[in-house]
Amino acid sequence: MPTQSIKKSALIKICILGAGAIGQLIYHQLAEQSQSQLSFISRDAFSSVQSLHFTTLDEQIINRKAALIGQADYQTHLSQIDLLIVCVKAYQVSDALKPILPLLSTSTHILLLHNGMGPHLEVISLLKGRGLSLGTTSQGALKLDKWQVKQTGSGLTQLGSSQVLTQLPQLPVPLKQLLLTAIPHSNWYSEILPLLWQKLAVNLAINPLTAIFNCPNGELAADKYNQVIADAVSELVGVAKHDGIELDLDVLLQRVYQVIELTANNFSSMHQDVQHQRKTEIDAINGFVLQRAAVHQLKVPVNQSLLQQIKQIEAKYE
Ligand code: KPL
Repeated sequence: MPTQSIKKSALIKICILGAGAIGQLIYHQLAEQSQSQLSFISRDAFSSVQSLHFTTLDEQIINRKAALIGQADYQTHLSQIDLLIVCVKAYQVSDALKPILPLLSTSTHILLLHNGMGPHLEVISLLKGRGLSLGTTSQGALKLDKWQVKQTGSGLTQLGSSQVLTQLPQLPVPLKQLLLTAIPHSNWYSEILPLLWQKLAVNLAINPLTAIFNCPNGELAADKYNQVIADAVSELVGVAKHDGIELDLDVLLQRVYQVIELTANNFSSMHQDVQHQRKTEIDAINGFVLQRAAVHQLKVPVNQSLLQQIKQIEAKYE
C-alpha cells in the first residue's frame, strides 16, 4: 500500500473547502496546533484575510484570522497544499471538487467529511492517483453568523481509509497524527466503511423523521416512532449485507436511541435545512440506501417513503 510522504520539518499546509459550521469548527481545532498552515478556499476573485469568531463548549470566545484563497491565487496556492479537507454537503462534493482537483499536486491528500454516503464513489475516478480518506463527525456546531461558529456538542469523529481505496496513496503519518491530535475524540480506522454505515443508520432514522414531524431529536423516543425507526434501520442492515458490510440491528438501534437521548434538545441538521428551506442531504442518507438497494434488487419501502416525504416538503419551498 503506497504512502505519500511530506517533508518532515515544513509546516503542514491544509486547505479547507467549505466554510460551514463543521469546516470552521475543524479550522479552529487545527489552529490550536502549531504545525499547520491553514486556509479556506474562497469563491471570491481575490484572496483576503477574514476574522473568525469561535465559541468553545465552555463558552470561551476565540478570535482568529484566516486566509481565504481567491481564484486569482488558486493555481499557486493549491499546488502546494498537503491536505484538502472537504466539508461541503454530500450533494456538493463532486461539483465543488471538479474545478479544484486539477490544480492540486498529485501528492495532495483529500479527506471527505460529510453526513451521508456516496460521494466517494463519484470522486474516486477524478483523483488521478491522489490519496483519499473518508470521515464523519458527530461534533455539534452551529453557525451563528457567516464567520461565527459555536461548538454545541462533543461527539465522536471517525476518520479512515477503506479496502476500496487501498490502491491509492494512504494519508501520511504526520498528517494523520495532526488530525487525531487536533480533533477531540477522533479515531482512525483502516476500514472506515462500516463506521460510515453505522452513522448513516443514525441519520437515516433521526434526520427525516424530525424534519417531517417538525420536532427535536428527543421526541423520537416516543412509542409511536418505534416501528418506523426499526423498519428503516432494518432495511439498511439488509442492504449493507449485500454490500459486504455486516451490521447488527440491535446494536444499531441502541445507538440510534442513544443519540436520540444524548441530543434530545437538538434539532437535526435536516430539520434545520427544512426550516430554512435549504436543500436537504436526503439523497446521500436514505437515498444512498435506495441506490445500493437498486443495485442489489432489494426493496426498501420505508426508506423510500421517508425520502419521498422529504422531497415533497422540498418541492413546496417558496
Ligand atoms: O448528525 C446529526 C444531524 O443532525 O445531522 C444527528 C446525530 C442526528 C444529531 O442531530
